[in-house]
Amino acid sequence: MRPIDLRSDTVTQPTPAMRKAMAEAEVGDDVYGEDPTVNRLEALAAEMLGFETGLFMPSGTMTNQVALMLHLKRGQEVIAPKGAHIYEYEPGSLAVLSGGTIRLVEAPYGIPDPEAVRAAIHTSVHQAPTGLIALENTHNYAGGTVVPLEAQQAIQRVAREAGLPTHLDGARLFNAAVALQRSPQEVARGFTTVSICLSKGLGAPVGSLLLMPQAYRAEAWRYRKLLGGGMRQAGVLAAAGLIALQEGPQHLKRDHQMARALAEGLLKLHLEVDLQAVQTNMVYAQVPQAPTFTQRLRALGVLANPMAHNRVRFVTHRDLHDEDIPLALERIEQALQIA
Ligand code: TLP
Repeated sequence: MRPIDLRSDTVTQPTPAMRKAMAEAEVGDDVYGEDPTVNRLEALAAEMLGFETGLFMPSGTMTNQVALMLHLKRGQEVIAPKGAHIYEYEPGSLAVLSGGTIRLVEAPYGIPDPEAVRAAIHTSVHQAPTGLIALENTHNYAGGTVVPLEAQQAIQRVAREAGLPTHLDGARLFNAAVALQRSPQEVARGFTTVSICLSKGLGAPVGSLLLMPQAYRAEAWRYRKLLGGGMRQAGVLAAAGLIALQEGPQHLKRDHQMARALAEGLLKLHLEVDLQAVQTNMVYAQVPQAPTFTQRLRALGVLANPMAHNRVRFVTHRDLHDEDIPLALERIEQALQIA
């Protein structure tokens, strides 16, 4: 039985074209800035997203953490939407690497109220001073939900008025762009720094980029080295990344349609799903004892992640076959019958 892997879009395998490009990549030592393929990838990403420069790193966690290191002084606070990846899934990295703290604001569907963000800004000597305002688009924990551009702009305005920089965790920025029918550049616009991932729905095996003003690059480079992220002949990875950036986004619409079909099927099985949150390639269902349920599902050939004790996440991606969603729904129905 072929398992249907809905744990994440990170499970996507490099395509044959990516593997060929990797094998043939022109490479150099990237720690000397001499890898032509990495340099091309960084230039293309910067151009596509409207930034002066981009820096290639092994993971989205590292690009986010380097951004936090750039923006925060020790003891400063970042304001972020509840459920933010930088808080939930980057294991204490903020505290260890930047010596910072975090203030989470309520964010239904990943969208904080700009006035709540304004109210969360600290200036008093009794409180950790705010150093950064962060957003996530799409917002993973809220359901892969899209933050509308007007909401981003309203929060950017609050930051500007307070003299604060902004960072966007755009691990799935291209999903947001597809859902909004706007260009990736429009989604990235107005942030001081943006991180994007090539290794999720876009299909590259490894790789993320931090987009930023040129003035930040030398320090970002130093932090990447400090974290052990100087990767030498990284062109073999960047070669796959170039294909992901150029050809990956066109597959995302199908991913989103599959998620919709899955969500509607789960509702028919009487699982609790907030259809309004199903906007891109994720579906969260409320299930009691989620870890036990996902174990049962695994035995039936469907892999999914329990994201809380009562919440299961299903993620669609380009490696799924057309028949996989109906097949997964059949297997989920069986798992529910055993329960
Ligand atoms: N998220 C992973 C898990 O860590 C939850 C996933 O399967 O979704 N920002 C966002 C919004 C992310 O969802 C992720 C990955 C990252 C950053 C980190 O990327 P990597 O895994 O490359 O460090």
